[in-house]
Amino acid sequence: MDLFQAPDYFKLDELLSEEHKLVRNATREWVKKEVSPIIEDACQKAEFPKHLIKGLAEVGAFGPYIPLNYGGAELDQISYGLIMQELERGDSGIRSTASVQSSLVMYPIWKYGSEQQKKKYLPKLATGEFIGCFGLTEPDFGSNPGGMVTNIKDEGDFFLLNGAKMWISNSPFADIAIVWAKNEEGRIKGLIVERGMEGFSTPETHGKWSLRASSTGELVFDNVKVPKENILPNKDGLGAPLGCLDSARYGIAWGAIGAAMDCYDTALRYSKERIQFGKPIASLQLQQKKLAEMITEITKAQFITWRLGVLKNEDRATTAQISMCKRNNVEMALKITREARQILGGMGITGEYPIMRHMMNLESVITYEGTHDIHLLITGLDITGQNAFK
Ligand code: TGC
Ligand code: FAD
Repeated sequence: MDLFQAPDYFKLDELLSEEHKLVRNATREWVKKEVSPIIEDACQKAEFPKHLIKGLAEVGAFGPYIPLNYGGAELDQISYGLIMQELERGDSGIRSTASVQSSLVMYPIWKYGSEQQKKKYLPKLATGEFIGCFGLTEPDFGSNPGGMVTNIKDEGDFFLLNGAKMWISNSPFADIAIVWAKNEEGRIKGLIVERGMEGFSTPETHGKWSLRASSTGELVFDNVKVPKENILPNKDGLGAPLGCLDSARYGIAWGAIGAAMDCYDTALRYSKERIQFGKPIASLQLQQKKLAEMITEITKAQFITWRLGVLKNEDRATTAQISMCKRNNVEMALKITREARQILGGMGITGEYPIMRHMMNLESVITYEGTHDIHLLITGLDITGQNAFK
């Protein structure tokens, strides 16, 4: 049974609107009812629980901030963040699916797509009838996506697409892929590639110890004929995919708090119940130090992230602020998983508790959407004006 109680040490709820709380609570209840009972099994079996797609759409997790006329919920950025927080409280892999669908598939179609593309894809993505994925990373170009070799050639009626992407969340079952490729002039373009196009395949990546309840794979393009109407017409260059990453990284910053909250809450409850040397381990100073530091770090993360949400609502959040927040929160959450795991002793390594699963998941979260190092260098560049990437 999921006994989760969310920590709110500094009464952050008082800074949220009624709509924020409504959206957050609905997602929280849905996670308790639908995700918590099945997630451990899905993770052990390394299967994405596809039956959750309908419910994810119903709680508004697919394109929460997309306008109503395209099928979205037209919520603000704080509501989006709170949905991601609650989903990742359940599992990072479930949040990943919602992040990719919202920020990496619906967002570029909404921001860079034609009116025809928006009408064709967005409503179906909002209901989960279509699932999308986002192909930026390549075998030889991860942190440095600007070096990509996947390419398109103009063949008059269509573009001929060749190359490969790897580490792509949801690729094995996605209906469409947003693919970034270079044209003959070396300019990066976004394309909508549909499952079923000849020469397009999506082999699954097996053997992951992290994000096991999320399906990851490749995108392979062997002379795929992509109709010209499938190119995203309104933005190109590396700034186009990086713009999507800003939105996804923002959601991850909230999500990481959810995973941290779940571990803290689990460890706090366990420490009050577990008796050693004749008393609850919660009464021991060493365990109190761990718990006190956890709630302090969660509280700090809640506040910078809420503030980032306010700035994002006002369209004032910078790439560097988003990087700082994603980096801080994921590291904070990962440290909390490790401390919480120790509080549970041997029980901490079992699937009876969510801690080890969160810990393993966060090893991906600290790497994808820009590694921990890359986000530090983004902050470094922002404050010094010196580019240390190259
Ligand atoms: P750089 O020269 O800095 O920039 C190239 C062009 O992009 C512009 N730009 C941005 N535009 C919009 N938003 C941003 N955040 C932007 N950042 C930069 C920039 O102004 C420039 O424009 P222009 O017009 O001058 O060309 O690029 P760089 O090659 O030096 O690379 C910079 C770096 C390293 C920060 C960047 O490439 C980077 O962020 N690397 C990390 C890669 C990454 O995060 N990959 C994520 C893949 S997707 C993923 O992981 C999904 S996980 C999904 C899940 O399951 O949740
Ligand atoms: P590399 O770039 O090879 O980095 C290796 C190490 O070198 C890292 O520690 C890095 O910090 C360091 N490093 C690299 N450059 C520098 C530098 N300039 N200075 C200092 N250190 C540096 N990608 C997608 O496009 N779509 C997806 O849906 C997606 N989903 C993913 C799901 C999972 C489970 C995982 C694990 C990854 C996913 N990714 C996805 C890919 C992810 O974005 C990349 O793994 C990430 O950007 C890092 O690239 P890389 O793995 O090639 O590492």
